[in-house]
Amino acid sequence: MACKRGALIVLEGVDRAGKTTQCNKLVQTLQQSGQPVEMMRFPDRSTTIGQLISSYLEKKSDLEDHTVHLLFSANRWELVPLMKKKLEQGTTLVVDRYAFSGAAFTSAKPGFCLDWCKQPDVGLPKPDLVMFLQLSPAEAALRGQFGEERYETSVFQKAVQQKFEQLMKDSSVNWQVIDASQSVEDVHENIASHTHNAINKAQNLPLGQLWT
Ligand code: Z5A
Ligand code: MG
Repeated sequence: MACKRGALIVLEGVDRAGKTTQCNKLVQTLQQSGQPVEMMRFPDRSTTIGQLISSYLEKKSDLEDHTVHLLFSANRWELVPLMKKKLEQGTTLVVDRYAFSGAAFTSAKPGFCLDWCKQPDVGLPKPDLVMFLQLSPAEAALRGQFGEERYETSVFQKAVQQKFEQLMKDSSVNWQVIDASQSVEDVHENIASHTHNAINKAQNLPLGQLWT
């Protein structure tokens, strides 16, 4: 019998919502339960394209806005063969940011529409579950100041949050909004429970294509 495929699980959310903290915890819990699992994050700053993006985010270089948008997308596409292989082999992937960050961040810039921003990512492997870690700006502020990277300002983050809200209206994607203001442990329990359900469902379903 062919092996059951892994699930594609994505965590999204605003700055300091706890995405990276929760991805790490989720991977640890799944590993402990014997589930084959790996973590990925976008941007993946380790590739040649990822290094261009990293230098842009760190404000060491400037890139034209359409250009950097396409680079973020290319950084996902270059990992697609590996992602598909892992999923087919039965490994669940826990992914820290994905195409939704891509569309939300660029469309929050002046002169960009959400529809244009989604196009380069149409056809990517479709997540079986996207959990949006919801946190108010006031609660995020309690977790420390903004960092030094590009996009880390309250005005821009507010615009990004509105774009995420628009993206979440799309019922073709399996969104779950998670209250990220709770303790790390409580948020984790909520995320783990949704993830177990998604892994069970995904086993018997073909991998979909995003936004098609
Ligand atoms: N970007 C883009 O423009 N286009 C794209 O296609 C993609 C991304 C994929 C880099 O992202 C930037 O790229 C990002 C979007 C853009 N720009 N911004 N903003 P990144 O993922 O590298 O960013 P980051 O540095 O990892 O920050 P983050 O993701 O915003 O943070 P987080 O991962 O959500 O939070 P965290 O690091 O897990 O936690 C933040 C702090 O809060 C930390 O001190 C934790 O200990 C604390 N924490 C976490 N959970 C809790 C709870 N529950 N209670 C209290 N404290 C907590
Ligand atoms: Mg993070």
